[in-house]
Amino acid sequence: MKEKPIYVTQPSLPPLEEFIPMLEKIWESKILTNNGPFHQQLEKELCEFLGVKFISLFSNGTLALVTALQALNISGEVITTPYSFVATTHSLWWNNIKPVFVDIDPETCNLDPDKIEAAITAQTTAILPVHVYGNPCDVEKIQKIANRHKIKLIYDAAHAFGVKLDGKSILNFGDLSVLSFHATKVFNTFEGGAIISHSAEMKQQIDDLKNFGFRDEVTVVAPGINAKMNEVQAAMGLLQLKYIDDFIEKRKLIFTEYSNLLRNIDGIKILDQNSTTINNYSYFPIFIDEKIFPVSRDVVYEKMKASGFYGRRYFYPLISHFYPYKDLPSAMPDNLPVSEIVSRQVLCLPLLSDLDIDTVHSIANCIKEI
Ligand code: T4K
Repeated sequence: MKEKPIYVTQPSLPPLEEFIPMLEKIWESKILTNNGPFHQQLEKELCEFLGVKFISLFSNGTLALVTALQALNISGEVITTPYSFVATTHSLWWNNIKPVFVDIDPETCNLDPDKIEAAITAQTTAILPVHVYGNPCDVEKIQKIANRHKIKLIYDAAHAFGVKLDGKSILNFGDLSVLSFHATKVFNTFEGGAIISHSAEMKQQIDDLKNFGFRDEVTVVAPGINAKMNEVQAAMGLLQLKYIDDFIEKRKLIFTEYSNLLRNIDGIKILDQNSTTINNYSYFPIFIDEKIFPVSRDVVYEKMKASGFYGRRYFYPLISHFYPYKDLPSAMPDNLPVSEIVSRQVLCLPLLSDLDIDTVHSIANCIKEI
């Protein structure tokens, strides 16, 4: 058993001494929130770093999702995946929208584009796919479906900070993309999130919505909410950006080491990396097939825990197993056979930028010994 537990992740933190002067600036100016100077600077720098035109910062990713749906006036039914963090579907529920679950592709864990059209009805107004583990969805195919049915496309890109497809930011696909900057993400602002939009008008509308609908001191243009990022979060984001390439590079080394150590083990599958994708190495999922591997995923999970390695079963249970979704017709297991299997097989191994290679070997050995 390790003296110190190794968790599935831990935030990458910039040097504290660089954060303190930023806090001093906040104390001096007494501007704590409401589109302050750090907030404005972070929006500008993130647009440059990510290669996107318009970004609106949020207090967290879930409120960004809720607001994205509001901004596009989404209602009725939305096609989405059961293989995600529960916030994806909760954002629909909070907008009084009925989620319609569609199964995933086992090779990517993302929504299977070939199964989407069969689930579209007269009430469908949008598709809400997730770039799970930062692996891009089949954006071309899904866009064609959205165009054909004249419905909107919103990507939950909570895992996809900095991910590129054919040299282009993955965040530029769809009508809107939503990021999470939660402590557990590759890029964090303690809590935080953002919406990427593609026009100044849409950004303005989103910015109105996250600030009670206020356009100016005396004008309310929409029944907005309060979902603003504050100055401490934005300062953290600016500092994170200075170090993000280094953090991702370190993750890449760990990811590559895991891949080398765990490839070619009977009963363990790892996801293929697409050569046209620039990844952010946010998660390292393995899939344990208990029909081939000597024990089940849960036995491996418990054995790792007993050794001090706290992997996580992202995403188990499926969202479709949770209240209030479990009785929906689309939540029935026979509608989601691939998701059901994958969620019983998945185990995300610890992946944090500070993980040393010896520990990576110990974790791999812990699995191999079985
Ligand atoms: N869409 C998707 C696809 C998402 O994955 C998420 C969030 C969202 C939307 C919503 O975005 P946000 O509203 O969160 O911005 C975690 C995160 O809380 C959640 O943000 C994330 N997805 C999800 C995949 O993972 P838990 O319940 O597993 O987190 P927790 O607290 O157990 O943390 C995991 C490990 O991380 C801990 O064992 C230790 C470490 N940790 C965690 C925190 C919070 C730290 O070292 N420091 C910390 O401050 O959900």
